[in-house]
Amino acid sequence: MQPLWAAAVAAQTPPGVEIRFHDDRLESIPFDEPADLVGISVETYTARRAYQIASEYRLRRVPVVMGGIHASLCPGETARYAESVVTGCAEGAWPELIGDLGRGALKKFYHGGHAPTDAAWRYDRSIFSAKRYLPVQLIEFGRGCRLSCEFCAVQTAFHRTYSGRPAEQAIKEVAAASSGASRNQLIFFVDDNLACEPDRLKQFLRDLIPMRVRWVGQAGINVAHDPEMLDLIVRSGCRCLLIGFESLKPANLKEMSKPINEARGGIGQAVRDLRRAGVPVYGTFVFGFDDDLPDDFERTVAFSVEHGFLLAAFAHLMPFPGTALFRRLAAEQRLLNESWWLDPGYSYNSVAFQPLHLSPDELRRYCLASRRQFFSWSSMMRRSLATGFHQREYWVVNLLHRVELSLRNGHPLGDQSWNKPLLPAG
Ligand code: B12
Ligand code: SF4
Repeated sequence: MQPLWAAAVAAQTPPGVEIRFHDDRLESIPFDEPADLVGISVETYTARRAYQIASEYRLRRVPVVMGGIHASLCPGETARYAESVVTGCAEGAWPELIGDLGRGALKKFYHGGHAPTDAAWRYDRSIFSAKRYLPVQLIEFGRGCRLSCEFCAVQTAFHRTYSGRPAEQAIKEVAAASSGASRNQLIFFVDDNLACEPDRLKQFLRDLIPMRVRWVGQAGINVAHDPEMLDLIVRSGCRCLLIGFESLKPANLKEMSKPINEARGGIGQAVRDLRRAGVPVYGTFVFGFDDDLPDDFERTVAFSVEHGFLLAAFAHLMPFPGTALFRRLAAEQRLLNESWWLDPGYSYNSVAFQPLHLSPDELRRYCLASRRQFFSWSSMMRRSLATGFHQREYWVVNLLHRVELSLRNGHPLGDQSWNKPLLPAG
């Protein structure tokens, strides 16, 4: 998918500055192309690769700026590999940084705040032309979340704030994305929680209805307890709504500070209401909490199949740096490696902490088995019959997820073939 951060950074770049965008997931980076500055986005899973790329540019004496959620969560670590670090949003920092670069006075840290000003929610998507991305348009309706789930990198990075984008801007982008050649394109609202301000969301959905688009997004469980909201979600063209149910066990919900999932009849009532309304649900679950036992995995998969979820995820808990979870596990001496994301031995699906009742490897295997069970042929058949979803879309997304399961499993972080030392910034 198109990385929206790059379009946001490009839109904030002053006129007269020439930009080239290279996506490391799709193409080789032309390290020798002349450049005055290189900007890299860093997530925890991509930090190793980001530092490798920065090292290549350091060999060529090109200054590197890093931003993104990992840079916001771990500015100290990121600063070791970058001449400059932007924490928070690019919108509040990038123009100043470019000005400083022009004067030869680049600072080590810039803080761009938790949200753009109303006029600054802009994206220059022209940098993506000629690259082969999925036909999905990523659009923001807001940023952040006010809830306080212990494991969540987003509430940590945004300090539990939420900022809504002026809705008319999002509507304009939806209109542009669903007209002309891109008609019928799927819209992905990338907000972590679309329902932070339910009344604002309802009005937005009402405005979407006549536009006849297809959209996917993520929201808190509170949407399920509001019949009007459910009706608007369906009528506005929702094709998949991701909801973090996290765990069927009340003790786990308490441990992770997610009481909202227990309110008003809890998850059971919510999924019944979602199903009755016809919302295609992507239910996500996390395992590895202190109350998790081996038979909870199968029970959760059975629950997801029985309720006819369109999709589901069964992830293990990940201690992302900076989060309250990371601090708690560190204090309890349960982290297997304090900087697992930089460990050359760490790969996708490895568990980075010691669970209470399971071994790290059991947790990994049970999660993988749950995914395999949910995307087994019998489960896919059963769910396809149980749901009123568009059958073609149903099979495409389920088969894609089934294939991706094995592709991702054990995938290393960083580029394994790059075996030089990481070069720290001066
Ligand atoms: C959309 C999305 C995806 C999409 C990817 C879309 C794409 N383009 O490829 C999909 C669904 C595929 C996905 C997958 C995954 N994701 Co994701 N995803 C998101 C989500 C919801 C929105 C990102 C977004 O577009 N935001 C809008 C843009 C404009 O904001 P932004 O990226 O933060 O950029 C701003 C600033 O950070 C800053 N900035 C960013 N980069 C740079 C660079 C420079 C140079 C500068 C100056 C500034 C800057 O300026 C930008 C504008 O203000 C975020 C949540 C979030 N709020 O970030 C999670 C999130 C990034 N994902 C996350 C995770 C864990 C994953 C997965 C690993 C999940 C999994 N277990 O498989 C995978 C794999 C990701 C990977 N890189 O390997 C975590 C990352 C946590 C962390 N500590 O790194 C997040 C934060 C979700 C969460 N709640 O924890 N994801
Ligand atoms: S509801 Fe989602 S986005 Fe909000 S704090 Fe919890 S996990 Fe994070």
